[in-house]
Amino acid sequence: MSVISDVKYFLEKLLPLVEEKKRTAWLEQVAVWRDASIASQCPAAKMHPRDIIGAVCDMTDKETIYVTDVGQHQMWAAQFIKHRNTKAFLTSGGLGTMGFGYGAAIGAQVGCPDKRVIHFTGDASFHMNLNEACTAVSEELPIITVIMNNHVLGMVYQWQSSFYDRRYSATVPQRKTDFVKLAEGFGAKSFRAETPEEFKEAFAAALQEKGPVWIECIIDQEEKVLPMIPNGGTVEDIILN
Ligand SMILES: Cc1ncc(C[n+]2csc(CCOP(=O)(O)OP(=O)(O)O)c2C)c(N)n1
Ligand SMILES: [Mg+2]
Repeated sequence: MSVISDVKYFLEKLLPLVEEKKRTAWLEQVAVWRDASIASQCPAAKMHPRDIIGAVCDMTDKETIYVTDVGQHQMWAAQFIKHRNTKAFLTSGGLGTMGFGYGAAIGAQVGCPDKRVIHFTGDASFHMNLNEACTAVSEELPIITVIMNNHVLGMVYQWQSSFYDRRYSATVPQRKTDFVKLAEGFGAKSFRAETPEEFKEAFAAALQEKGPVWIECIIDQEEKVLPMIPNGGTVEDIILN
């Protein structure tokens, strides 16, 4: 049987008929599995994206708007942001366009001048539109850009690692960009962090700034987004580590 209806009308009719079940025990068990799975991903790394995103969420309030670019950092943001509000996560989910982030962050900050805007980006995505720093500086937009610098086009690099026998093509660009100097050239404030402690210190300082700030976070090139289902696969094919 199929039902054709306006979804809003249909859900309004349906919801009163459904009995709410809290499923507390099950959700607690899922949380245990999730924590164990996350912990197993990052035993050796100096700074895992989870540490960065966790610190950002702990140090910002529920009105904060989080914006991403496209790549692994986007997936980590989706996994680890502690979402506390609606309409507070701007991400290029469908077309996945690298370079989306800074323009979207500027739009969010202009549209919501009283809210904090945090822009999570990757080294490669940020290269695509970082010239927009001119606008952010001129307009004194206090956007904090968190650059997760793994020195690779990480999302594609991960695929080439996992499914193409580590035959890397166009994913290791050997760039030597100094994001801290570049930010200074634009007239923006900037920091570099290699440990969770350094990141927290930099982020606390960034929150005091009136204009845009970049924080370059050095993360491991081999960090993976997990769990992951291969293209065309099902949950049966899930990759956990
Ligand atoms: C304009 C554009 N070109 C290419 C791609 C394909 N692509 C998706 S993610 C990605 C790598 C992104 O690298 P980076 O911004 O450093 O993020 P990371 O995955 O390393 O976190 C690429 C090339 C894309 N989505 N958009
Ligand atoms: Mg990268």
